Amino acid sequence: MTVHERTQVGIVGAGPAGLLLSHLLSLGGVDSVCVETRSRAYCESRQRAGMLESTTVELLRAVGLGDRLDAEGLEHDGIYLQFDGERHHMNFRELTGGRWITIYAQTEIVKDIIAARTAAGAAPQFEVSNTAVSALDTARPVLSYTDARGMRHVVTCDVIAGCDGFHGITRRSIPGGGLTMLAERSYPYAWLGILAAAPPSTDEVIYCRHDNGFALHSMRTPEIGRLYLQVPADEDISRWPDERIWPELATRFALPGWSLTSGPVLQKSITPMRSFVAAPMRFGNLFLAGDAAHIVPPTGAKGLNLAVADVTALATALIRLIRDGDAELTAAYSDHCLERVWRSTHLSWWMTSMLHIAPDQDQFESELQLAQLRHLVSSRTAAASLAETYTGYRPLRFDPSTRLDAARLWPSVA
Ligand code: RFL
Ligand code: PHB
Repeated sequence: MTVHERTQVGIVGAGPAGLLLSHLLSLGGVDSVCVETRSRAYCESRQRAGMLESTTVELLRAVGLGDRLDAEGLEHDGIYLQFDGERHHMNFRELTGGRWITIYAQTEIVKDIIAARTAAGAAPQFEVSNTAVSALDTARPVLSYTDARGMRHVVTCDVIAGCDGFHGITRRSIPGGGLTMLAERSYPYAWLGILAAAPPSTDEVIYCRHDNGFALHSMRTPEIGRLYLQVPADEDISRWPDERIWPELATRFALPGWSLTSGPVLQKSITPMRSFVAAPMRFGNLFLAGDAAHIVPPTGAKGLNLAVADVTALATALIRLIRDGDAELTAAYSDHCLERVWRSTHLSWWMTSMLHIAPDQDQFESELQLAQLRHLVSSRTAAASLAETYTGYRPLRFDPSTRLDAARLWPSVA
């Protein structure tokens, strides 16, 4: 059986981008339907990002999603950079005049927004199948899907938001020529990530360059550590039993007088590393946001923060379009987002290249990496530049009630 429905914004994907978009649209009085292939439990437990820019934290607080984040998030002043047997603290709060970073897992943000949408009587539709989008270049694009009970839905929309991640269907539904740029870089290594019942051995996240490869020590709570190791791009996870992971982490992070606390590994996975940008982030009345439009390697922690920035801009633009009949911001959406996307793409490419050891790396490249790291820890100007982009490029603004013109809201594109 097929049911025909109507909504203002059809949202494909209930990751951070799709969920936050549906929440922001509702604050501006715009209806949406959000569909997701996975189960709620899966979405709420998928281990991914953890590091939030202060701009992201301020946005989440401003839109009513800050309670648990403020109670449970771990606020940090900066990071450590480790190389050549030295560990240096980079105090971002001091370098930026007050900006910081917060560790609060993506799983928790996802839970908070699902709870808010459920309380508002607008929970996402989980476990859908055969999602499709059509009539994208018309004024009535269509989202269709089969729900968990087998009912087919055909939803006529004003606009569709593709928030379905890198492997989703929305970007691939854009006809040939609709995307004028597909820029991509893959890296010859991957990250093996573990979640461990081991209290963090550090007060701030450590980014470490070691001749054996990169390592990152992050955390989730005062009891749970999150750690990553550079491994070969096509690595088989079975080659990394826990008894091999902990000694290798201890070797890479080793410093006199410091030791790494190990503990049971709760979860383990390997993530390939890639940069990818598709543009424009719009085709007709389909708007792409988050990983559906761009991905970055996790060094620099930009992916989730970019997804939040995209949908903050998209929500403002769609509220203007749908509620006020004003298309100025939707016209500027792609250019506005891409400026931040490329800034973050550069940061994550640069940090990745500076901290990882390529399989064919020679002494020339190693010395360049070390020279760059020494410059960062000894030049206040260089450190401030890293701090500025790491903690959040420009403040995020979401205010559906004002009618600021584009020139004041998004100065770079107006
Ligand atoms: P998501 O999270 O991939 O969500 C997309 C959702 O769409 C669903 N979907 C569909 N639904 C309906 N129909 C279809 N046909 C569908 N196809 C797909 C999917 O099931 C999914 O639920 O994308 P979104 O919302 O754009 O969010 C992006 C972030 O998840 C991602 O950028 C970050 O996790 C990246 N990232 C990090 N970002 C940070 O800002 N800080 C970090 O510290 C950080 N660490 C990381 C990371 C990503 C990692 N991995 C595993 C890729 C660490 C790691 C290891
Ligand atoms: C994390 O806590 O998962 C994390 C932190 C910093 C990164 C990437 C991931 O660059």
